[in-house]
Amino acid sequence: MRSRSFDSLMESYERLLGRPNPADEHFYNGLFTRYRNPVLTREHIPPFWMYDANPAANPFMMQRLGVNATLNSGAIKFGGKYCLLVRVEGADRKSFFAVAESSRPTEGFRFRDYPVILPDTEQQETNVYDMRLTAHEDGWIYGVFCSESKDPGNPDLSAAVAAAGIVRTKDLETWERLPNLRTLNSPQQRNVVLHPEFVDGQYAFYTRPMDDFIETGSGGGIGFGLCSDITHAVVGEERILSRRKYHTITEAKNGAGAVPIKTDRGWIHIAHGVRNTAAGLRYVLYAFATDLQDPAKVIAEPSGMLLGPLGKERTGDVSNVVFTNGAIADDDGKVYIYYASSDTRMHVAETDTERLKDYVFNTPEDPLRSPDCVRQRTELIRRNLAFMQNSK
Ligand code: BGC
Ligand code: BMA
Repeated sequence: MRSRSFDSLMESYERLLGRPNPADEHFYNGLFTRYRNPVLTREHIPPFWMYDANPAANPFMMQRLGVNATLNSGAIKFGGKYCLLVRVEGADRKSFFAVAESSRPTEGFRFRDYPVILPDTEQQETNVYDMRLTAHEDGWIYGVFCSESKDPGNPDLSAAVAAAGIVRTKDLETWERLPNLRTLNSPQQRNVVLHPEFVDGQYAFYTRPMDDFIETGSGGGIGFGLCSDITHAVVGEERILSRRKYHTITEAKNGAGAVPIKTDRGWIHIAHGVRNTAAGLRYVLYAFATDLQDPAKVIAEPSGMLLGPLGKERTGDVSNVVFTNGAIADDDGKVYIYYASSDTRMHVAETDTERLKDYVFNTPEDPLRSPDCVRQRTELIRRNLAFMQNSK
């Protein structure tokens, strides 16, 4: 093979970043637009993160530190820019965080020169991933992420412990690390999200109680707990708001995703639901709404999935997965849901608050049994056929 020059690698990279991302005109559901290309892939990683640019030290211009994937990203609009707090996974399987930003919500994302330097305060921590960014009314931007360690008490080499790590920043550049969240009633936590407002004068966390690293066990769904001191965050009681249910998209697990979006009719949550299949776990996105006064009280629960993996999204490192941990509700009412497919790349789905509200409040609930689902659909068909007949 012919070795390429570092300059030519930089040129290919710049060309990719400048590529426009048209809407996918084949997809329609009335709720959101999908875009033709992912917004971030491992090809978007700057070559100077992977190669030694000096040909004297790197005569074959070979990658020295490869990157495997760009996935589950927190999202926030900051300084007029759409910022993604990306989970970057190295060729060595370790994840780290990096900010990629663009002045446009659906294309042009560029990584800052350096990844996030997370203060290294947790001795046992091996891996970090899936950060949610919350602009809190206390003035800080918080990042809540999964801090994973090997389980010291278990001889199984794969046994791990998941906890919620907490950092805060004012500029997405320097990060202050706070002690990990302690949940008194749950030994493990993943998919923890900080609510943007105080509730009863306290910080409020969406949690996901689980008995074990993979299995949620007796954990009933997405929880909600209050905490008075974020600098030593402890949550006692976790009230379950969105329950896992038998033979639905959330049967195996569910977890909070994006920071809830405030609308005049309630908080809109975009979460993930997981079911088991012969081919492994299948992850899809779903939505629900909670009360403005009591964000732990569900007031609308549309049936089924909001978004599932389609086409090329279905394949990747962990196939048949879509996952979100960040959405941006823009000033003009548009909403950008950033989601990863199959633990490999980042996409965007574009909608707006009016459509999201219509979806959440006017999609029928899941009747939970096939015969009732058929009744629900037959009713729709009957109404439509009459309507079509009358409007002839
Ligand atoms: C992986 C995550 C995954 C979790 C549970 C972690 O080790 O990094 O991507 O969600 O295990 O399977
Ligand atoms: C989880 C998440 C994600 C990941 C998903 C599928 O438990 O926390 O990190 O996208 O598994 O592998």
